[in-house]
Amino acid sequence: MSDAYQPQAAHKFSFGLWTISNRGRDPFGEPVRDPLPPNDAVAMLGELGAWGVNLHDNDLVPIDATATERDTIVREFKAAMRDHGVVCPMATVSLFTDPIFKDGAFTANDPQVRAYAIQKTMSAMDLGAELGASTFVLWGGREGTETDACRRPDDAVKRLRDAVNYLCEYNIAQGYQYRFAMEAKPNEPRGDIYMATTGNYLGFIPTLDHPEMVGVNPEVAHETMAGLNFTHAVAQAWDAGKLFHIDLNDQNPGRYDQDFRFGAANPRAAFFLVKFLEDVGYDGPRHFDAHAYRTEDYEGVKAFARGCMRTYLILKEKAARWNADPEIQAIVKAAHGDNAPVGRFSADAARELANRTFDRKTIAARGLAYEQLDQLTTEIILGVR
Ligand code: XLS
Ligand code: MG
Ligand code: MG
Repeated sequence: MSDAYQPQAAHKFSFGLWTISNRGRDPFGEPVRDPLPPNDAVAMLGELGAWGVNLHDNDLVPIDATATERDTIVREFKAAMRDHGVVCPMATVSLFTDPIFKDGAFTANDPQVRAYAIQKTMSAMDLGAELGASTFVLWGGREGTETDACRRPDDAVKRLRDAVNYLCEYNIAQGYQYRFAMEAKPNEPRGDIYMATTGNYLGFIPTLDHPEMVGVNPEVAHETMAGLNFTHAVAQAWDAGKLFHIDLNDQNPGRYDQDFRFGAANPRAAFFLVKFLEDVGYDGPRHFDAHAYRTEDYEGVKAFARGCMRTYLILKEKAARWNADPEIQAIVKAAHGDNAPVGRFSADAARELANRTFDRKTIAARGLAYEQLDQLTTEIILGVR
């Protein structure tokens, strides 16, 4: 059944293997769904109309697989991708599941753990390159602490820098042409994670040896957990030319990492996010890093995945409607002013500015009609306009 909200390859919707294969395990409860083999997950994504599948190394290849087992798994996975018309735009590495990473990976105190983390990431880069991935995500889930007695936090930053520099060199040496996308999160699974927000990474990236190779992968849930405005973080990343990837899902502020279906918790925030991405012409993957409620069987998982894509497309349509609405645009035009800078500094210009008279009270007294603008926006979102 095709309709206006039917996903197409051009929409670049992707899902992590770990998202639709999520079995509903949580800290208090066992899995509720049977394992979904990776090739079946690819078939499901093809059936749903998704464009891409992303993966951690061990979502596909078990950590203890032999080289022969690995090659067979990869060969069959590539065949499944081909058969179901699904590509692999992004790969990443699990530096958080295995117990060796209990004290961190790139930032761990034990140099053997740090070396193993780099070795594991190089193998994951090999795997992703073989599958055709052009973005490599690094989420440092264990790069943090429960107690800051364990190390100086600036040592952790230095170790992280060393690791990313090493991986950039590997990228060059292998000719992979990956762009790395660093993903921030404030906490969970660690009590505190060092790189807590996208902004932290935007400050870190210019300190690297190859800053042009490294950008960010902001995730709705992660900034929202911290009570931050996600679209503002995305906008800053975009402005810096660093929005290399994005993780879409939903989340209520101040909670554990909920990873809800896109738009499920705050459709209004999702609207402003989609509007931003579409307005600026972001053309990277729209990756859903979310999972179905624990109440669901695999039919529910399909409903979840369809819902993520459908909600994105509905909000995209609403953003276009907002942009085309004459009443809304009239308020925007009257209220927004423009982006004209105050002007270049010069001694003369500064003297002129110092002597200019501003009618402060009149300017301040003017109503901006944002109440009306917001209500019109709400009516578009609620579907009556
Ligand atoms: C966890 C992260 C994780 C990364 C990939 O919260 O979102 O899924 O996106 O390792
Ligand atoms: Mg997450
Ligand atoms: Mg994520």
